[in-house]
Amino acid sequence: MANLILVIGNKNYSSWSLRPWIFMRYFKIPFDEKHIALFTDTMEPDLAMYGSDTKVPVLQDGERIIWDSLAILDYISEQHLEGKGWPTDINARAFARSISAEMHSSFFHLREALPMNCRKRFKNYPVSSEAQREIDRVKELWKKCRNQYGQQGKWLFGEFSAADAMYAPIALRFAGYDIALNNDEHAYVDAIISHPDVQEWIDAGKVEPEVIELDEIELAPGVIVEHL
Ligand SMILES: N[C@@H](CCC(=O)N[C@@H](CS)C(=O)NCC(=O)O)C(=O)O
Repeated sequence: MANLILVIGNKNYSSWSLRPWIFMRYFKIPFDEKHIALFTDTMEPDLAMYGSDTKVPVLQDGERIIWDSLAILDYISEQHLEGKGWPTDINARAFARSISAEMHSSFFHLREALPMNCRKRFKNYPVSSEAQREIDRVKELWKKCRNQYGQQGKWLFGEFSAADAMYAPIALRFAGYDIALNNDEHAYVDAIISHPDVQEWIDAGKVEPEVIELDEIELAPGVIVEHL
């Protein structure tokens, strides 16, 4: 059994869980997973011991409990990666922290209108002007990262960092809802989605039996759904 236990929700839906999971997988930090079936009768008792206000993800490191995705990324970077989970250069690191905090605190319309769903791909999905504004903001941030700091590799800051973990579920959403992308945006979304660990997460999500109605979108006329 590994020292670290990552408590996560349903892989099909839980975008916050994906963030620390892909981060730890990418950096090959060994951990065990504990699965919580979100929005079921067992969720509250199963999460009660962590004091996370019945939310996932939670990281257990021995006696220590860390909850909330961004806090977990910070903790892992500090305790298990000697700070290398963030870009080394201070300008890049400041930018990476800013866009990660923005991901954590913002993009409500995008998150609500385009819930992560590994099992389905939508075409002709209508996007509200509010959600489109947030999609455009994400694209603008990605462009700045790639142009200013990302030349040495395929990730936002060249090397994979906590910022990529924070935006990984957005890449899945852009692909899942067939959001129009230019070549650079496409390349970044592909880099995330084709990563073998992300593929493993998606495959696990697809075969989960649970359906969370709250996270299933209502289909407007003309929307085409592909079941993956
Ligand atoms: N700010 C938290 C958000 C966590 C969160 O909302 N997680 C969802 C699953 S993706 C959850 O646990 N929902 C259960 C609930 O709201 O009771 C983070 O970054 O970890």
